Amino acid sequence: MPRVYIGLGSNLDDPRQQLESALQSLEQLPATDLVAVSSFYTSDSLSPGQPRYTNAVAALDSALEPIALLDALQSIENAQGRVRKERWGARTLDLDILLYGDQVIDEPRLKVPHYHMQARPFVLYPLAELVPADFLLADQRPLTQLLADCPFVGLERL
Ligand code: A4P
Ligand code: MG
Repeated sequence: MPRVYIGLGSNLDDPRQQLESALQSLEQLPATDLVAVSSFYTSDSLSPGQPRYTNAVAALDSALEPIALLDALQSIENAQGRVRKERWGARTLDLDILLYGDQVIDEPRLKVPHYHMQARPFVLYPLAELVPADFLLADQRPLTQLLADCPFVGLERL
């Protein structure tokens, strides 16, 4: 089964609890094992005027195909009260597929590796907790390079 990395984020309605609930739902996905979870981190929202976010990364082994997994993640978001009013709006839960095994995916509904993970310390530093030091993304970028280009600024590890 491919190893999949999921980015979790929340900035509404008790974000820590939202992440805990999401992890329970990930554990219950069919044909999927929850392998590891990073520490939780808080940081200011990239969108001004929004509450602070709590973020984490989870590692899964999943036999679900990428789009089936995306559907399952969106069902979990919806079940936790995600309302899509505006893009980048505040949300109870955001689940992004960061990496899916060694696949590079470029479909209308799904781009993997996730398109702006390289610019986001709240994705890269939790991910780094879960992978070997010499880890390469599916597009062959070394994680160490992305970390060097994205300083650990504004992150608080819980
Ligand atoms: N989509 C394409 N590729 C993927 C993928 N790899 N994983 C599509 C998940 N979805 C993917 O997502 C919009 C569409 O992207 C989906 O329908 C799916 O088909 P969405 O979750 O509905 O919209 P969104 O989350 O508002 O957009 P986006 O671009 O994912 O927003 P971001 O980039 O997640 O920004 N600050 C901090 N500190 N921490 C945060 O987590 N997050 C955001 C939201 C802003 N500021 C933040 C944080
Ligand atoms: Mg999203």
